[in-house]
Amino acid sequence: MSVQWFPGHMTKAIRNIKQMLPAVDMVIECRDARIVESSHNPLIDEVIKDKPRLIVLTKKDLANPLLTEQWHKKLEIEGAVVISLNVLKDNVAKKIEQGCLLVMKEKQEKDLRRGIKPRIIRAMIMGVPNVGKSTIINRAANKKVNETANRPGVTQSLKRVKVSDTLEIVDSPGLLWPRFENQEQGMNLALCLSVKETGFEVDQVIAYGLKRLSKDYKNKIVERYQVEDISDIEQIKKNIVRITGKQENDGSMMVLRDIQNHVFGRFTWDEIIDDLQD
Ligand SMILES: Nc1nc2c(ncn2[C@@H]2O[C@H](COP(=O)(O)OP(=O)(O)OP(=O)(O)O)[C@@H](O)[C@H]2O)c(=O)[nH]1
Ligand SMILES: [Mg+2]
Repeated sequence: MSVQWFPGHMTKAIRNIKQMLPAVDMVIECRDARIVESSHNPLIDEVIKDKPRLIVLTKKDLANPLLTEQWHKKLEIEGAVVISLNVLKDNVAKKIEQGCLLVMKEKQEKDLRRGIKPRIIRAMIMGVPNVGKSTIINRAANKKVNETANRPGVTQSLKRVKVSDTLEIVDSPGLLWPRFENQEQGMNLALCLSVKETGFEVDQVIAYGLKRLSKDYKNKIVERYQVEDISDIEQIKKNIVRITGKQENDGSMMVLRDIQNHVFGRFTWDEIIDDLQD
């Protein structure tokens, strides 16, 4: 079974976004630093076309710092304006405003030459579900204007927020697309909590997740689940129920949450093809 989640509110959101886009100057495209490629939504490219764009890599505190640096550099080499953020800790207001000003610099300078004073920048924030869009707006505005939670599909409609005298941001619902490129992409999105559990086979996703994590965290996994063979998912599920004394399903959800909540440590799911070093 492949990973899939494309609820009705997303179809509606795409329609509304298309309607509102002509009224904004630029797009803030959020991608998860742990899955820079897997959270690159082709539907967003298709919808925003050549609107100026700032790419924000979120949740950098959960990703491998070296890989985040490499992804960041790769995107810049491709010509993008990029910032990487720990949205919960960094000075989001300053960084987002600086990024947007940089993206709009050329247009504002052109306007100035024609005697037009810079107006407030109108941006729309977009990205896959749960990537941190609404949190960015709350942090930039320094108040809780949007509902946020660690599950996908929280924001369901567009909402315009003035975050400062320079910048206004439209929040939008997280978007996925009808068919992922491959199974791994879907599973990476599932492990970063961008897909609802009803959209995938939990056992398949945790087996994949533990196998990938074993590259960096084999000992920790063996210790937590008290197993020798980390591919023995049935045993792992039984053990986690016994060890914690709790029961959610047959233990599969607890293992899924372990991975999604990074109990083993930081991890970047999208590897980078190393073409930067030559
Ligand atoms: N560790 C960490 N957590 C973050 C970061 N940014 C956001 N979060 C958390 O991620 C979760 C999702 O944040 P939201 O702002 O609701 O995400 P969203 O993109 O608006 O999600 P939808 O509205 O469902 O599309 C929340 O629990 C945030 O606290 C970050 O940089 N680091
Ligand atoms: Mg939201």
